[in-house]
Amino acid sequence: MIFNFDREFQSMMQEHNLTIVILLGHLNPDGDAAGSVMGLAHYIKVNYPQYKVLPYLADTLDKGPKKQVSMDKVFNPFEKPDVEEKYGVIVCDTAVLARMIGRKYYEGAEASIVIDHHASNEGYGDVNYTKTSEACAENVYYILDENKLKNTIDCEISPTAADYIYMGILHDTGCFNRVQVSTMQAAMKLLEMGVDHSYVMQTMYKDTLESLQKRLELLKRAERLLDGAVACVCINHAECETEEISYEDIHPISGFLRDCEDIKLGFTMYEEEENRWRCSFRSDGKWINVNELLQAFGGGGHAAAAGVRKRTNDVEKFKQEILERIIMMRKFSVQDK
Ligand SMILES: [Mn+2]
Repeated sequence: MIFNFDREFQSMMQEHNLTIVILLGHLNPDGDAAGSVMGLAHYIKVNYPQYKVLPYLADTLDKGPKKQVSMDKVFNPFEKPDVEEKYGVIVCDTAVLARMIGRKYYEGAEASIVIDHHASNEGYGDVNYTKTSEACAENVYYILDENKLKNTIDCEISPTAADYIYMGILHDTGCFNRVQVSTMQAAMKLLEMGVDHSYVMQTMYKDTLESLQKRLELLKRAERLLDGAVACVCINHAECETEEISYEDIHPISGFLRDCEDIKLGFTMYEEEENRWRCSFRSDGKWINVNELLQAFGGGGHAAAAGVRKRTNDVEKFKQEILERIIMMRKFSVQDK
């Protein structure tokens, strides 16, 4: 049975006698978290004007999507919602409670709806709709009423709900690099409705000469591991400080490594504070499932993109443990075939 957002939303509001809804996403929001949250916020605002809608995103939103969100004429999602009455929440693109931004709003809500696309979603919330797909915004698109969505384009000026949903799809698929038929069908419908591709594409551009030069320095550090099909960039805390390398600088590196024709798995290890490592893994999802790989270490995410945080004073040992698990998983997958 397909999830019907309008029915679930209205029953949440009516059964609990609510007039306010708060929308939340994950920490360090990306284009998909912002696109899903803001898309739904505009959809509700236009189609259910009787309710007060309060989207909330962290100020650490990625630079590209932030450009579009800053142009929003209706909402300022960087301001903390100020609520005295009871309310419901809708959470998007957030696999685990620990990664939620504005969690106190979730804890204080009368009722909640969760919409996600992570295979690792822990199933929290009163209503939890998680379907593994390329982007949470793709799921958002498919649970909405087409005429009501079209309404948002007719009633508002950009960025509209449809622009935001398109933005989410654009970002989580790496500009349609990783898609399924359903992804392209959703994108096509949104364009037909009136979304302007080049308008939303502006959220994809964020490089400056300086940021590219920094990236060059990071890529120079990449080491090949195993038989060369795995590449890793590892940065310790002292290097982060002296070379002013932020997580934002390191974050895209694993994706660039993975996209190389001769690399199957790219990952980065970044010591965000003394003895705490934040690691990001990217593959094609088939050579190795990085969600499965990292679940053994307390991390997770998607088959092709996942992360883990680890407290250790011996990162080399941690790296060896990961490599051993990669070898083991690869052995089994080869035997399967
Ligand atoms: Mn996502």
